[in-house]
Amino acid sequence: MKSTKKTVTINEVASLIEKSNSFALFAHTNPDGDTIGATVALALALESLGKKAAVFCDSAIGNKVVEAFDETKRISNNFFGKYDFYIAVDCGDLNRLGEFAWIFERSAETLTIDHHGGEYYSKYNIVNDYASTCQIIYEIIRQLHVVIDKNIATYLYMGLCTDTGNFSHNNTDKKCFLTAAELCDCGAAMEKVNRVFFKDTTLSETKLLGCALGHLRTYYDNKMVLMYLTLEDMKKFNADLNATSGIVQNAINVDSAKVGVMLTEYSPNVYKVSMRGKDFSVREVCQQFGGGGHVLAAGCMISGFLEDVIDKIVRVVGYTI
Ligand SMILES: [Mn+2]
Repeated sequence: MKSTKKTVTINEVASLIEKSNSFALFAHTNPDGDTIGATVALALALESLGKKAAVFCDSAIGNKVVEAFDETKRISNNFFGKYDFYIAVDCGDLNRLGEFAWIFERSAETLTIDHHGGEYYSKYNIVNDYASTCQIIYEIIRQLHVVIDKNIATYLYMGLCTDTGNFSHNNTDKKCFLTAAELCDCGAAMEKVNRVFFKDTTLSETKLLGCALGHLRTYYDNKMVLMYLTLEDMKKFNADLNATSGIVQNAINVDSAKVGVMLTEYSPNVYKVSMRGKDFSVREVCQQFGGGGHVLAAGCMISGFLEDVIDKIVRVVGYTI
């Protein structure tokens, strides 16, 4: 039906951009460093060319990021205006535009800039097999002959650094380091990006981690490491669900662990379960409970009393561990 969707090159994207004057840029829901960095960097670059650019995201940006990086304040939760061009950034799936998906879908001139793959939903698509979308933006900006100042370099570095797990994931290749070197040369605030995205915690997050570590249990000769937080714990440390996001990593980091499990009580007797695996498919375990995800990182929701929920997980993990 829609045979008009085409793949475009960096050069073609640059000439499409040159022909338009105003742009709506969309970050994906639950935005990460790559979608934030890529949209903001592209907006700054477009403005340096005298064009108009607005950035939209249907969910809020984390407080730490907004406080540390001023330009993220321009990302709006509410759509406004009319634009020549609509660009979805770092978003492999139209649904990840959230409540803005219908605006995007109805627009005539649309472009996806992404590195995830998936079904094309824009008129024009550039989907490169890079570690981060920010590297594609970097190439587009270079093609447009924009001077990459300290600010633009910092936002590009944000995506490159976060999508590679600070240059530690399998996707980190020579190209990542070459782009990082260029951005370093342009004055990117590398230490600050690293600190805000990988080190900074709030006091309540640190206290919450201590509480979860205090609840650590192991099973199957320490091959399964489990922790939990109840609603009461969350209340005690005045923490929300966001504060628990990285805690499961502490379970799988144990050298003997093949499975790391973190349970967070989401509402009374309903647990959000995050699992991480090492040479072990946690997706299969989570699928048993109606959840899913990746082989080594998956999740599910399980209802019941805490000890019953733990028993269920221990039993299912026991089939394959
Ligand atoms: Mn990305």
